[in-house]
Amino acid sequence: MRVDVITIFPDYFGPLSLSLIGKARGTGLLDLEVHDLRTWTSDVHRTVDDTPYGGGPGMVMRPEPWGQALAAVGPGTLVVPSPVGKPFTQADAAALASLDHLIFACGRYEGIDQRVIDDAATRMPVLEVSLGDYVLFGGEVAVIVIMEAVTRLLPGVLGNADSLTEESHAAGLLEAPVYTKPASWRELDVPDVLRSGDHGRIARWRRDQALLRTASRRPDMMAGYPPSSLDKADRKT
Ligand code: 6GU
Repeated sequence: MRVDVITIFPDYFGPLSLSLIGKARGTGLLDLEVHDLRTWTSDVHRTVDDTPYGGGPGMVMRPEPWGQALAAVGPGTLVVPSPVGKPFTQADAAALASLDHLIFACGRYEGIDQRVIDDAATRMPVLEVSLGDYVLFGGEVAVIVIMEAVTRLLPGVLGNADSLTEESHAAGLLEAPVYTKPASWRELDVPDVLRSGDHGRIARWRRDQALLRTASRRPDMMAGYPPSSLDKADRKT
């Protein structure tokens, strides 16, 4: 997969050289380049922002550098992290992981001139996404989050592909709690069932825990969970 990130803070993306994303870059599964938006400015001050039409606080990112930047790296699927985007989900991560070329546009200040997004949309798919109902300084950290969610779904990035099918959100439920050795720690014991060796009982216990956890922590997810996915044993939970 090819990924271009356009930002005025390339230094934010140091972490994308670490851990499994760094490894995916090393093995060629991920070809990621981070570009400084100011490359595409032409004034001596390399200005990327200006005051908003209609007034109001803060500054808006000017369209010209963005237009040139997107022409230089595109076309691809343009992802614009923004607090006014649609909520980013595991399904979005899976959809993005199936694409050949992603372009991330990192906005700062009060955002990017809307015409940049409208103009890009005439040439390529555009996805404006939000990570949640809070406001960040800019899209940079959001891009790191989205890149983690996407990269780990690329074939060959995770050693154990089972961890993708078993995990929280893949199945529409939160996962059960997990434990490792020692069996007793600070007078807290690992649930006996997990040490029983009875794989049927263990699967049942995990399913119960997933249902109870999801119902108590994420009633919104539980409400959207298809009743047809609940069997008779689930209903007892
Ligand atoms: Cl994706 N970007 C920014 N700038 N702020 C956010 C966000 C994204 N998601 C929540 N707040």
